[in-house]
Amino acid sequence: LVNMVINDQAISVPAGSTILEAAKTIGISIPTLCHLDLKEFKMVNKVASCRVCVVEVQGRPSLAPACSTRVMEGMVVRTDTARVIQTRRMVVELLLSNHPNECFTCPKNLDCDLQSLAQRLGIREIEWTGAKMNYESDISSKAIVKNPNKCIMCRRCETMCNEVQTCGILSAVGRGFDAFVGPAFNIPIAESSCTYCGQCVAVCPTAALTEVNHTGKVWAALNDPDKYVVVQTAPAVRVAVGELFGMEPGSIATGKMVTALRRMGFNAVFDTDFAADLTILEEASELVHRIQHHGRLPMLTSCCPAWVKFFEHQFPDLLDIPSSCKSPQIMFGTIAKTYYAEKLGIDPAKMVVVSVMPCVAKKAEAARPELTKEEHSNVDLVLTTREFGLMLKEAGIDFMNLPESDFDKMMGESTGASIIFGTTGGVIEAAVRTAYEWITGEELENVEFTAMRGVQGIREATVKVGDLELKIGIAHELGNARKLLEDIRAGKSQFHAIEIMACPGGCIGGGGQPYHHGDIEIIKKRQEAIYAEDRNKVKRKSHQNEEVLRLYKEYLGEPYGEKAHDLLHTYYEA
Ligand code: HC0
Ligand code: SF4
Repeated sequence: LVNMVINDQAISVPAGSTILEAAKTIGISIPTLCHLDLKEFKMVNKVASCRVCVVEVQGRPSLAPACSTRVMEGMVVRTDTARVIQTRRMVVELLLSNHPNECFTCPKNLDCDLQSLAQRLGIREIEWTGAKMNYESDISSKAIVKNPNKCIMCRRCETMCNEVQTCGILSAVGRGFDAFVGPAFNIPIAESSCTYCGQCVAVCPTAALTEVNHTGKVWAALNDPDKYVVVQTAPAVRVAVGELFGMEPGSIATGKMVTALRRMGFNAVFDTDFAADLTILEEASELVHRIQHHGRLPMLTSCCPAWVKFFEHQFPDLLDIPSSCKSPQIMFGTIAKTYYAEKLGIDPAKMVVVSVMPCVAKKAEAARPELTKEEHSNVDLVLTTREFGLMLKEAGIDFMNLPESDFDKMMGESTGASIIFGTTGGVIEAAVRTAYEWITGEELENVEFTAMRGVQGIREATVKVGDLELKIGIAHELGNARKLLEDIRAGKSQFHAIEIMACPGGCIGGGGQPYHHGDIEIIKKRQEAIYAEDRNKVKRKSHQNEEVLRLYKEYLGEPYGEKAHDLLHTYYEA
């Protein structure tokens, strides 16, 4: 421990702490802007570029950034002198002097770190006026919009993209006053190797990086009497959407969410979880097939669209290892516009399939050419959890006081196995629950594979399946995925199957979720909620889903059979 004094209070804190962390232990919150620190996920941005967190350290002539200055024995710090306050204010005023004055119409209005900092520092006028950056927004991609004029060079997005995701898309472009963060040479995002994981969006303090907005198109579809509008909700949405309405992180809001969607006017409210169970029937079949017929191993899960883009760009020599299964989102759209449309006698051309997803990349996935080449696109519009919350507020729907209700029948049933898709490790745990019974012909009693759970970046588990020691690998965040991929490329991988999710914690930490503002406890609480939902279910294995079984019986035939291949599987391209 190190003894020091902050604002006249003597404290002892662990050696190696920063002044920022030390101050926090005695209830002093030093404002920050560029700082980002989710230690357990190794998400750390410590460039100390914004200088908002400066403090006075006795004996040092210049102010020190609290986020990157380590405590020392006997250090005496003041966080509240006139000089400190004045400097912080000046730093923020300078940022604002080159920032568009458009808070009213900004997508981050009331959710912007710069805006709240200006409020917190009591800024009432900006001394400096003059020229501002004046770039066009980059609207080239189907998922992410970049507005360089709102970039404050905090570099958080760069840390996420280059260090956590190892995608290397983002860096400083231009110099001085005109500088912003973007793809090298300022090429359009769509022409870069961006995976659309959205982790840059998730940490951007302003609206320099945001998702492509689909809310207007969804309202238009809902108001079009000629359209039949169907909605599906991803597993991770129900454990996070409540946060947008003041619920505690980790609250489960499934029933209210369903009622809210019905009140918005959707003709049918369905569950992506139904399609996740369907995915498991296909993916577990594929895994068993590959194991029993000496197919390519390990098999990699293919439901995370950012992960799919990542291996297409970065590992084009390994395109035969991922499962050929479409993601649950896309399987849902396919089945809605075929089986469901036929059953109801609806012209699929008049059907609009909307998804509510924790994910930004799902917008780009829905627009992939090979997934839309059928006569009708499978999924037409994708809302993030945040966009969904905004639409409810727009519609004046009092989420907290809504009664609960159930999903519609035919594509609304789900098992516990599909719910855990929403967190890292869940997809492969669900696949093992089914593959175990198919391979051994025995009932699996304990369905909880705890070794596959947690928030560690890379995890391993071995499951005894009859005579087979089934070896499972799990990674979340693309930097961790890269390590497992490099092992495969080098012929060193021992796994039969590997699950990969691009975002920290899996979908629960997705780029479209309510901002977690760097608080890892929020992601952990969402994860606990996912496992609680699983435990609440009587049926916890995908092959017990009656509606999925009926779909095979009435329409698809055998899992992994010809029609299933035709409708539910895809291919990858470098
Ligand atoms: Fe996910 Fe999914 S689990 S990617 O993370 O597989 O977005 O929540 O909807 O499609 O089910 C996201 C979450 C999904 C899909 C499912 C998968
Ligand atoms: Fe990088 Fe992901 Fe952002 Fe693309 S979406 S720029 S890959 S962090």
